[in-house]
Amino acid sequence: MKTIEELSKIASQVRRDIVRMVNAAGCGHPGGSMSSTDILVTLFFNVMKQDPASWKRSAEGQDAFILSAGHLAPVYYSVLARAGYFPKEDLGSLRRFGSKLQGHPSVGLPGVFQPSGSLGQGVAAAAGIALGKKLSGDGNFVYVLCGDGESEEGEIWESATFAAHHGLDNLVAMTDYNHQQIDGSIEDVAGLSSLADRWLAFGWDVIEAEGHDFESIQNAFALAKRQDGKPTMILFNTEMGHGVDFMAGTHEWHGKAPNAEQTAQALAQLEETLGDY
Ligand SMILES: Cc1ncc(C[n+]2csc(CCOP(=O)(O)OP(=O)(O)O)c2C)c(N)n1
Repeated sequence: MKTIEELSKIASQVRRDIVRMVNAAGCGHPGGSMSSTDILVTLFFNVMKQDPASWKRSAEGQDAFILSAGHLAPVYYSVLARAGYFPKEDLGSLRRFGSKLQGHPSVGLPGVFQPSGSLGQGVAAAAGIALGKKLSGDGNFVYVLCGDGESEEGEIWESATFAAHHGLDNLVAMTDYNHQQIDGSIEDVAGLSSLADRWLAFGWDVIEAEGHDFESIQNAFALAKRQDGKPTMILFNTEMGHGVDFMAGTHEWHGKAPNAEQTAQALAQLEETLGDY
């Protein structure tokens, strides 16, 4: 188990990775990657039962994670590399021709169970794996991360019905609730009213937590594993572009690469803690 100070250091390094990867690629999605960094660092380093050395694509006998919001690939790749799934030197190949680190996750990269990028599909895939675990008596958990803009997709709500119907209390979904999406704020594009009310109405347990407070994140995961016959959605309150002042709180950094000067400014605001890739 990492201490909160250690998690915070890893998260700072992951945000540095994101900025550098997207700058080097000249395109990509830094805003949501940086809002979901603290959640994924906590999940991979302190919550999930997975061993990078013996990882296999079959979810049997281990916890599984699916990134439903596949455009958040930069944070996913950085966390996987820093957790030991592949060399962190590979991070520099984001979006390069022939690289396994494509703009959206594809299978073939250690740690990735399910390709994603077409929004809305991850909860369905996760629910299928969770049902499989129930049927085979495998007591491990399935985690899936969605975006709040992504939650406008209809398939999410079909999967929500399925998961509640089958009592999949080994399924823990998370929303990166940063209130921004590609074209503006959620409220301006297609207001979701209360996401908490929606998930509750679909028969899920709902936990609300602070997505940049490691204690709150850890408590939420601990509560989510109580297994009371219902799947759980954790709504993590977050900030788009968290960690860099000019990227924070605006949809403008949903899918834009920082130039050299902006990259230098961003890195200066993020503490170097574990060494560059
Ligand atoms: C099915 C589908 N429709 C549209 C898109 C294009 N798209 C990519 S990201 C995005 C917005 C997602 O918003 P959100 O989930 O809030 O992510 P964030 O902006 O926080 O990164 C859209 C519309 C897509 N990838 N897949």
